[in-house]
Amino acid sequence: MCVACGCGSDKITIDGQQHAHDSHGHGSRSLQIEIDVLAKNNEYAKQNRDFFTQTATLVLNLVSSPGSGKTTLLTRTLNDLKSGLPMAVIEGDQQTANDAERISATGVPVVQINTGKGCHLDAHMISHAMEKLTIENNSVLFIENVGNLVCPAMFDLGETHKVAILSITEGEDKPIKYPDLFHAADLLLLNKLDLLPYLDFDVDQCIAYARQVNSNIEIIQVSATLGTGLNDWYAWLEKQKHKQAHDAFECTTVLSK
Ligand SMILES: Nc1nc2c(ncn2[C@@H]2O[C@H](COP(=O)(O)OP(=O)(O)O)[C@@H](O)[C@H]2O)c(=O)[nH]1
Ligand SMILES: [Mg+2]
Ligand SMILES: [Zn+2]
Ligand SMILES: [Zn+2]
Repeated sequence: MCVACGCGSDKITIDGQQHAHDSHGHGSRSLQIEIDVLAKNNEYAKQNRDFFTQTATLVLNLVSSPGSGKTTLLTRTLNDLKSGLPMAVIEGDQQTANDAERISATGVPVVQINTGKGCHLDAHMISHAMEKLTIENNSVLFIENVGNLVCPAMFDLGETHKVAILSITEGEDKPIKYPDLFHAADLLLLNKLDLLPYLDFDVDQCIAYARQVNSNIEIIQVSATLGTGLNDWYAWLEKQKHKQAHDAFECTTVLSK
């Protein structure tokens, strides 16, 4: 059950295989309270994060409403960077492997998670998806979350950063209407800037709203289809990659002492 919206998540499949095992307690304890769900999630998230830190994997959890351009942005990013950077993708959707197929066409390894009725990915699903994904050390792992501005904000997957994507067709007030996500994200990609001439969208106001809920959020304006602004996004990625490699070095130094 989702603690944010109370929906059920019954039929989870990972690369088409049903996720079912009794061994580590996903029974139907219907009275599981919110705190248990999040505490359990945080345990898995910590295990994921430890693994990602040790392997110097930069993990970006992409969160947005459906249709804001996550997959378009991802496929373009993969095609632009794949020659110089090992990358992998975990795709989350309620149904279909459509996005995993779009990602697969780039040649980058991908695992699809279908959450059934579930409205977000959780850390446990990510740990199972990682069993199916062989990634090199020093990779970038992109996680495309289920399209939803609400529930994914509450679930730590063990990622290095949450990245919010907001397309300008959604209206400039979304950061204050859905503050949890914009508060949890370290970067906001404002997408579909090419459509600005056709819309009544106030970019400055949107940025002001985003900073109102998160004064530290970085904001990059892009068009995933035209490629505008993507160099700034790649520079941000490069900077985070560098930091993650540095943290991994510190981590292994501490462990070896
Ligand atoms: N005009 C325009 N359309 C875009 C842009 N990015 C994505 N789209 C379109 O928006 C729709 C949804 O994109 P998709 O990547 O599937 O969104 P997702 O649901 O967030 O993964 C598709 O028709 C894309 O072609 C953009 O920068 N500009
Ligand atoms: Mg998508
Ligand atoms: Zn929900
Ligand atoms: Zn499991």
